[in-house]
Amino acid sequence: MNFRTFCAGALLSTIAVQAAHAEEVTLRGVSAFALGTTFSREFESFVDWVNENGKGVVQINLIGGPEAVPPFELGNAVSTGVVDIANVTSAFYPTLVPTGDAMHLAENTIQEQRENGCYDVLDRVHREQMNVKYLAHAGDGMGFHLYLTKPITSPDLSGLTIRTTPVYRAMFAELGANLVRTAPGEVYSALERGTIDGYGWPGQGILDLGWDEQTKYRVDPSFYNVDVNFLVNLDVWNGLTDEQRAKLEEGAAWAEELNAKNAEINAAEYEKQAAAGIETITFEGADAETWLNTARDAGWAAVEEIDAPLAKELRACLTN
Ligand code: 173
Repeated sequence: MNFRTFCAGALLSTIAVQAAHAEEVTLRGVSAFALGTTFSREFESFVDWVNENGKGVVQINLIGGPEAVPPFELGNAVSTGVVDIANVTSAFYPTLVPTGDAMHLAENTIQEQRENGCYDVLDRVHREQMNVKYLAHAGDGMGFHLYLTKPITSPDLSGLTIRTTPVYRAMFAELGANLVRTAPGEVYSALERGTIDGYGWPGQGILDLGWDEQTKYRVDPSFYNVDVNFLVNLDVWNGLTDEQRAKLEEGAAWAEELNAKNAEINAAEYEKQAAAGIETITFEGADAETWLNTARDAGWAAVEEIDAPLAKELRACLTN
């Protein structure tokens, strides 16, 4: 299904969602990441959980990945109700929630954020600015890295052209890189053509995408925490029964427990990267400090510039 036929069918299905709301309801889901790859897997497990445990109450029809809705348009699609539930990172909807970058600056887990009230702040911001319910959060315990086709010896990125999203922009710009923003689907060919010297990406997933073939180095240490969010259109959410909402929230808590496996998966993934011939460039001492302090300071400075009071509120509850 392409994006146009998908949109054309959406209005009818939205009506169907509302009409059926007292009985079993089926939500249409789309993932910003290719189905079967790292950042869709947790969402797919959640969909399976809901379809197994929500019989007669709520079901999710997983329509597809980036081929169904382009990743940078998925935020709009769930905001307007073209999609009922989306699996997407805040870096793909920066115009809708401009302070969304704070989410990957978090140093605590979603379970801690639900405890200390930070989740409620982020949910409110998503409702008010994007018309979505912030249902669940994947990615805790996994950082981001810079991957390169040529070596560097210090945290000086001047002269390098690096593929980014908003996640890495403030940090890599501060360290002197030229930046090119692309969706994940364009990274492989940009590497192949040599139009970029490297890219930002989390610790997991590059082998799924075949990017190891075009990657020579991974720079350590990692920085930040991945955020991949399950978002439900707010009108759809408000039209559900208490039982349907409770079932989705139960599934969300179940999915968020999966984040605890990331430490182990990271280690296995790093081994696979090494086996694929990717060398590690590890900054130590002052270089490591520059790397991580620039990540944190440039990251928060960018959020503060957008909304200083909200940045202060979020920093207080997202960091230790
Ligand atoms: O690099 C990216 O495309 C990006 O921002 C991201 C964020 C979370 C998970 C995977 C990728």
